[in-house]
Amino acid sequence: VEASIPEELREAWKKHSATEFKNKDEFERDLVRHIETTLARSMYNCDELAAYSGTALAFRDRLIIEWNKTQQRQTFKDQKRIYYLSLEFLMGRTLDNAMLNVGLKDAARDGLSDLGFQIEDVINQEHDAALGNGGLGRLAACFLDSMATLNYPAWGYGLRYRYGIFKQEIVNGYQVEVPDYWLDNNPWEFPRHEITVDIQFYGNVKKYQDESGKIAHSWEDGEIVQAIAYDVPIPGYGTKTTNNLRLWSSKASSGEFDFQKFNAGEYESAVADQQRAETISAVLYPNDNLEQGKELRLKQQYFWCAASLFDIIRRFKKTKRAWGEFPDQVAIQLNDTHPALAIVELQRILIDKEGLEWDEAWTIVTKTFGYTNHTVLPEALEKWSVPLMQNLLPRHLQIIYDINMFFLQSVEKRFPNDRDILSRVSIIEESHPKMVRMAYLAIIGSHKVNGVAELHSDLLKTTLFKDFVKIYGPDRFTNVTNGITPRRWLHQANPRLSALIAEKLGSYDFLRDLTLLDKLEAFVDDKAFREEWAVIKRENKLRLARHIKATTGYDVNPNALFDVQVKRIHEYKRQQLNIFGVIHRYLSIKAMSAEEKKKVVPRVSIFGGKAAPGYWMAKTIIHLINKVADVVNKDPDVGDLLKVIFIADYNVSKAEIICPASDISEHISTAGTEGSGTSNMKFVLNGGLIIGTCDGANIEITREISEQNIFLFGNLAEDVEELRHRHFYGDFKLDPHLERVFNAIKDNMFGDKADFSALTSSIEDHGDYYLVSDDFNSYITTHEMVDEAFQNKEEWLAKSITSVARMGFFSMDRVTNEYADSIWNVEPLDVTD
Ligand code: GL7
Repeated sequence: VEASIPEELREAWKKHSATEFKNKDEFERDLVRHIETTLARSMYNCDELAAYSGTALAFRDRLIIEWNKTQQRQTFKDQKRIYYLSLEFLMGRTLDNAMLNVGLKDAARDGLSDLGFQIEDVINQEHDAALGNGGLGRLAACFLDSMATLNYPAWGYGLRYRYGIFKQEIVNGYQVEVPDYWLDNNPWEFPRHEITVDIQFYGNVKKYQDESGKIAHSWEDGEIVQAIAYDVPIPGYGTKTTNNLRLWSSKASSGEFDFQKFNAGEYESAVADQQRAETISAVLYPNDNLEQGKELRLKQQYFWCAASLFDIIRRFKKTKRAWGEFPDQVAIQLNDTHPALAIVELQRILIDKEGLEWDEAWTIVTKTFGYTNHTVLPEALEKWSVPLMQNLLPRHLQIIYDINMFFLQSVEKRFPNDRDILSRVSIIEESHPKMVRMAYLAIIGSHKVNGVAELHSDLLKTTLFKDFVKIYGPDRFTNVTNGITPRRWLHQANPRLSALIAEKLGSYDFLRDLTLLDKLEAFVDDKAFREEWAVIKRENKLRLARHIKATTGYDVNPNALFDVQVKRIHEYKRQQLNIFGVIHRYLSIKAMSAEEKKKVVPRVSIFGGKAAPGYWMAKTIIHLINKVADVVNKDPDVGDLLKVIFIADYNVSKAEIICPASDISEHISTAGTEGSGTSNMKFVLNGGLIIGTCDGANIEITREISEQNIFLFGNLAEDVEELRHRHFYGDFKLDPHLERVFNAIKDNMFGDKADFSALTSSIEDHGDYYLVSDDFNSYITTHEMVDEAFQNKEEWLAKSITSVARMGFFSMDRVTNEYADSIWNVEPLDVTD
């Protein structure tokens, strides 16, 4: 308020208030001005990168004008806000999305073309914002797009990593990691040097009596690190709402301490302190579905939770409401357990700083938080060692013990005769060292817990969190099946298909209400429409083929069946099953007569994905894929009938090229292991069919599009435990087709067999935990059915169109509305005035 221009002087301001370009000419004006002034370039010195930067700055102006208005509107209306806390936001590129969301891509295309630039080339200059590993981070990004589109007052809070997910290079068939320094000339962020929060670490807890004689606690000493806010505007599609993503960056706090060090001539040591502070937000941990328990990671988590909560509370306090109203104004969603410390931090602030009673504070806390679980994999469930937490966050550990004590007391009261339940549900695991189970903390501190697909949510209730269902009843646990934003994953990635759909449906309204796609079914038998549909798929395949040629040197036949598996490399996702299937196909082709070969449906098997740098088995899988590619792609016996491609450095912008170009894609995790999967939805929405197991959202995709339109195979989740058990007790027989594949590997067909022995022996000798052998026969026979189906072009097209028409359910907008209704209790803001 102190910083506002006096009422009587505002006319002068308003006269010059920034305006938005509305057409091609005005865009050109802003573009040229930015290139000349902001970038200090000229018409004699303007390359594609400068054209990109100028275009981005012109659109950024528009976004920030709407951002300002949105923030004012939301402050004025003062409704309940959503705060989405996520350690990962896998945003990808921003410019194309911004152009489409504000509806001015055509103006930009024409304007750029007036100056001799192709809009696609300009868009391709942008570096992906890759602050995430995979599905979990991309879901957060889809949330932001959807919440803005639906006019929810919502903020994302995350970390501003200096290094995003590493870039992957393939050298001699091996993955090599290269740092992703992405911040140089990133026009999309606004540093807010005035918005800082001091964050404390280490130190100790003092007990004292406050004025009223009550025992109180204060956390003292230790070290302070400063959090600085960087804001990223998030435009909605076809709406004025432009929300905020606030990312925190760490810096040494410029306090007395440094000053003294500098004065004492300890320059180097003062600089070292500075660097240590900056390390907190330096790098994204590159693990997907794996927790390593590193201290720096815990520091990141607390740093980000504490800064975000301080910010949220500061905003709440401006409204001068009573604390009891906090949950009516604030909904905080925990994206996995990574931000679970926010529960403890809010309780700490309420009792230690604001003087509330424990119970009153705890009621506020639990009403505020919701927790989304994304995985049942045991190695992904976060646990922090008690000694580590004791050292870094001594007061928080005390509060966790208190939360646990009150919780266990209530459990004991309800189940007086069940001794075991207390140790089973305790937040503290009685191991050596003791561990804090973050998922349990998140459940106990939230009013709703959700899984991300039906099967996954059921598994949570019947296995992982079964005791908590007994304690709290089933209502605390719910399902919200994931979705994807059709803006990026249809309209932006596949503009021609989007345009064709719009032409048939009469408008682009389906981008705001994806269920309208069902009207497409009426055109399934329309010959001309089918033809156009097929042409678009072919164009998209040609585009991918050009990318493959440019990056790998291999030519692929666009008439071949494009079979794609792109996602993080993980044993549970079973890229090994896929590559073994490819080897099987290769061996079969090699054994054929010329006559038999004529009947083979040509295939291109396309892989992409990163392995966590420390995940040796995943790296071995990448190595095998590349070695198989070396052999198969050069084999004259095979020719066009089979090609194997590994696309290096799979990321969001590559996904936008790949998803529209698949004929079939693979979602083949061991049943019961994949939370949801979201690329399955992206591929189907782009007219690709899928082969998959009964896992994650594949099950609901099947329900929506019908069994006729999907290729399902493999054992069911309910049988997995029994099969593993049998393997463990020696009841294991390698599938004979898989044995043939292994024999080829052992004959050094793909280079030194020793390179792959860990992979084959994990199946043959170590229990085949992921059931590769059990599912192999079903997998290869289902692929034969795929070949068969692909030969019937008309049938295939009908499946493709019908599937797209039935994908409305998987819109992120449906997801967002479900969270808003059943978890957040938040209404969209009226933006009509
Ligand atoms: C994941 C799941 O593995 C994935 O299936 C799901 O679609 C995604 C979003 O809900 O969350 N869980 C997880 O820990 N990671 C995921 O991608 C890293």
